[in-house]
Amino acid sequence: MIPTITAFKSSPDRGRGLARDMRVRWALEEVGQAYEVRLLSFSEMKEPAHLALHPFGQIPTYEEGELALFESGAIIFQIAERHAGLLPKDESARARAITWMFAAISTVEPPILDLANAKLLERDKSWFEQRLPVVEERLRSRLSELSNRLGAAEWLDGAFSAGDLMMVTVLLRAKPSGILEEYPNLAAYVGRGEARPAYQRAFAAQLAVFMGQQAG
Ligand code: GTB
Repeated sequence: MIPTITAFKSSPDRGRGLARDMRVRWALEEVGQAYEVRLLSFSEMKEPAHLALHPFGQIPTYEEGELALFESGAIIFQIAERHAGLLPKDESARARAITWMFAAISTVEPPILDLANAKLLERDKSWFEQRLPVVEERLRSRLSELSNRLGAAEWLDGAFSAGDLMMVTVLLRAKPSGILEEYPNLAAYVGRGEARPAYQRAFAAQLAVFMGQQAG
């Protein structure tokens, strides 16, 4: 059965692959699973039909037959469980890869989002200039820890896994700040993820949506 995912009809990132459908598309491409995409406007995301799928009225969602999921982490876990290629067969290695998935979304993503949100939503606040360095330092501290752990390794724990897929997509959101580049091994790690053929196909697919919107 071909799954259907949801994505922005008109992504605010202008096709830079920063919205969270990108990680789901990438996972599907890695395992060679074809998929369909239902594009939603911001108002459609808040309508009852979509709220029945996603309680917070967001993208992405994932539908496959009777199964409907939300939360990119849960969706990627489902894809990785159902198909070979994103989680190691060895039980302990598999558990560690899943640990990295959680680490990406619950430990590394929050300070990255804090900085992105501060710049997007708090610029006009009187305390913005004072808070910004604090938020930036918190992100540096987290990235520095991750950089130390990655060291000279290609991926976080042996072969490429869903843990790397999640971590790379999370780190990509830090790229516009310029802070990612302060950690050359992390920047190179992200570059290795972006160079994967499956990533390239996923990126092209989401960019085509944006370009289509522009032309239309
Ligand atoms: N925890 C959820 C998950 O991982 O699936 C978070 C889902 C989420 O934040 N979805 C966002 C959304 O639907 C899109 S990806 N927002 C609309 C809403 O909440 O009303 C977040 C995103 C948005 C924009 C950019 N950008 O412009 O660069 C990047 C990422």
